[in-house]
Amino acid sequence: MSEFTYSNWAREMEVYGYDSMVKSHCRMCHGGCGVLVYVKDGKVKKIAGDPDCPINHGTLCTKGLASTELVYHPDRLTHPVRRIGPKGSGKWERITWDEALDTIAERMLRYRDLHGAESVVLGYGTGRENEAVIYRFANLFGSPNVLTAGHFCYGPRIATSIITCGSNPIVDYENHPKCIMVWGNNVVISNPDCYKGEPFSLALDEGAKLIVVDPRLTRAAARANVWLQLRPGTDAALALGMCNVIVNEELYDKDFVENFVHGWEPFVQRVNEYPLERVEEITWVPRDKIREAARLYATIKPAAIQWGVAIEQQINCADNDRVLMLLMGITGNIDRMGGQVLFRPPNIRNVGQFGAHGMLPREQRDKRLGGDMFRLASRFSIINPKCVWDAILEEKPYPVKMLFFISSNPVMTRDNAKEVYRALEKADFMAVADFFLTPTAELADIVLPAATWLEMDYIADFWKRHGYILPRRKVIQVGECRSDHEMLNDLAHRVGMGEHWWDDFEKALDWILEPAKLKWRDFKEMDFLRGEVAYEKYREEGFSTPTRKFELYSTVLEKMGYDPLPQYRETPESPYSAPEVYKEYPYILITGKRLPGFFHTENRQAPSLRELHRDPIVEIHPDTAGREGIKQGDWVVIESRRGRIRHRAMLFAGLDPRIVAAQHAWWFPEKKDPGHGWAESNVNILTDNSYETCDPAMGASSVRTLLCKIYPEKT
Ligand SMILES: Nc1nc2c(c(=O)[nH]1)N[C@H]1C(S)=C(S)[C@@H](COP(=O)(O)OP(=O)(O)OC[C@H]3O[C@@H](n4cnc5c(=O)[nH]c(N)nc54)[C@H](O)[C@@H]3O)O[C@H]1N2
Ligand SMILES: Nc1nc2c(c(=O)[nH]1)N[C@H]1C(S)=C(S)[C@@H](COP(=O)(O)OP(=O)(O)OC[C@H]3O[C@@H](n4cnc5c(=O)[nH]c(N)nc54)[C@H](O)[C@@H]3O)O[C@H]1N2
Ligand code: SF4
Ligand SMILES: [Mo]
Repeated sequence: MSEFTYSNWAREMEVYGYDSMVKSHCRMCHGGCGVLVYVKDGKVKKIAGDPDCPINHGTLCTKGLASTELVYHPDRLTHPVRRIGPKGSGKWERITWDEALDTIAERMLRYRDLHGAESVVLGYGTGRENEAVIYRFANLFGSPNVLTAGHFCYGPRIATSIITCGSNPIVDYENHPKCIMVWGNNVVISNPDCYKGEPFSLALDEGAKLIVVDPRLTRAAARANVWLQLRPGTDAALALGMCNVIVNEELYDKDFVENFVHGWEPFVQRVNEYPLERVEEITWVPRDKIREAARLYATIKPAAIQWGVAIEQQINCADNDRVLMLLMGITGNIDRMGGQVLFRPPNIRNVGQFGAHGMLPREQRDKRLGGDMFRLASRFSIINPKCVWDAILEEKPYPVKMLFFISSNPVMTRDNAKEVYRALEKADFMAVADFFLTPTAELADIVLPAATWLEMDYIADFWKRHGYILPRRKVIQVGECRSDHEMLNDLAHRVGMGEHWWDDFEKALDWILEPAKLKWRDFKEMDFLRGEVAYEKYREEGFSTPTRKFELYSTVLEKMGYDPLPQYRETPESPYSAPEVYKEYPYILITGKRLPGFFHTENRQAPSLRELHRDPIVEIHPDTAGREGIKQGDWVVIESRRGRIRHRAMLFAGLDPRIVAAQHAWWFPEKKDPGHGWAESNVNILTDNSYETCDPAMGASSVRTLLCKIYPEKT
């Protein structure tokens, strides 16, 4: 129950002398938490959780609380700049917004004339609630190439869930799942996508059984009834093994299987190829534990799978997503109260409509980079980043001349960072919109100062699948910073696309809200809007798939020439697939896990957050450390076939001695040279992006599973 009352905040205002309080929604991560923002003398002084918000019930994380350290940081870019020295020289001059946008517009039009709209690539990284506007811009401009992290993050869950059951099934925490299987996810730290850690923790406090599938001992794993400590990258085999138990012990939901699935027989055949003896060998998980977990998950109702990005950063990306969904389906937990629900959005225009995907001409769509190779990705407007680097470096299949990154730091976050760097160095023209001069921005020609969540009006959680939308209200203005939405709306007019855009962006929000008969000025007075909640809709409507069934056997994948059933492929650089490499690089390396204070490359400037994570850390088992002569806190070198970096060792017995786990996204904003130490500890120097190591459907690269050696740094 919320103890928050009107008088609480009124008292707060009186005691501390704030001038005003604005309710809004944080977006220091994927966002959503309701906040009360207290303002004095035109500055944000305090941010508190909003107990009335259905997303976070008053809770906030470290990042949300520290927002102002970033917003008012002295290094923040508060006006547009143009580079005046060579790339990477760190020499910039201040320019006006008009000069900046006119230059960008002129370049875009010039490249479109000379090389086609496809030679201009727009890019973003993880979900920062500007995706829809970026796609709208690219589609209407005529470029099929929007570079995202969608090949190995979230995009695959959207693509595979749409082809399997019509939408992304979201855990119905409100209705108390009694069993939760956490798979490659650390929700209490990452609060990702449609989830926050709070309801998950509450469900456990209420007694839900817990299964955790993770090679590392996470906080959740330590609380689990069953912890399946698998070899990284073997998730598909493990899940197929669990399906095998559920099918052969007849623990599946017979009504659902008889009436609502497509392809039961071939599915049974496939899972029979994964007996537990084989699965144990592949995954390193004892068969009895796999059986125990399968029985627990299949027999307790309702049950849910809390899945994460680890399953997507592998060669089995799409199949991992699919097989976990099939587990939800055959156990009858899809669209069930307390299971996983295909929530309906409120009645507004959706991100697909706003993104104007239908307006990209067919001949342009056919030019999408990598479209012939990663066909499922391409169907969902997602491209594999290497295709862009190749198009810049080798001009194949055509030249890419211009990059425009709006909220991304690809030098740090895309695999094979050295290649990324070379491509960015070679690009004819590059614009970046960001809060800071990051290692990526340092290679740009023009950098635009972006607004943070406290500086914009927007419909928060517009892209999510939990059924809510929330008003994010502008509280302050910092320097000349502008939201990505306003900036692109302005730029659209300058490249002659004005007819599809608005005089100011508030009208775009009105357009999104129009079907609900609301305008932004109405919505911003509301707490939230929620779609109608209904369960088991498939009984009347079927599923939104070609067969109207839940597709165990995917007719869409079959048509695209892929295996219609999930399978396990051995990860490309593993002790088994690359024994020669393994001799020289004797450890399996996991790269990347979420840290409470950082959001990928962000927040290293914020003092209270940097205090939480001062240096890049690699976890290493004490036995392994002993063997390699490494002590707690030592700086060590981690080396793969692609290069080497330095991290500090943390001895951790919560992972197999054959595995080490390094953090990702490390750069050093405090280093004032323009590279900011981008190559020193950047784990993506070690990762591989060659096409044959990527998932054939989505183009995901295997950043969670590679081979490395590790040794003390010579001082
Ligand atoms: N090895 C390895 N690599 C990984 C991962 C991993 O686990 N391991 N994780 C991957 C995943 S899942 C993802 S999603 C990607 C993320 O990749 P990116 O999204 O590229 O992540 P960041 O490096 O944080 O880049 C975001 C940049 O945008 C800026 N920014 C933040 N908000 C805004 C905004 O609203 N507007 C503008 N204009 N700028 C903004 C930030 O200051 C920052 O510089 O990284 C991937 N890379
Ligand atoms: N604080 C913070 N929050 C974030 C982010 C951030 O950078 N910081 N990033 C956001 C983004 S873009 C994303 S995608 C989400 C991701 O959030 P999560 O899905 O929670 O991802 P991670 O914490 O990177 O990894 C989850 C777990 O996967 C395990 N793991 C590694 N390899 C494997 C494997 O092969 N199989 C299995 N089953 N598990 C494996 C790791 O040990 C780790 O505990 O978080 C979002 N939220
Ligand atoms: S979980 Fe995300 S939205 Fe919530 S307070 Fe933290 S950063 Fe903000
Ligand atoms: Mo992500």
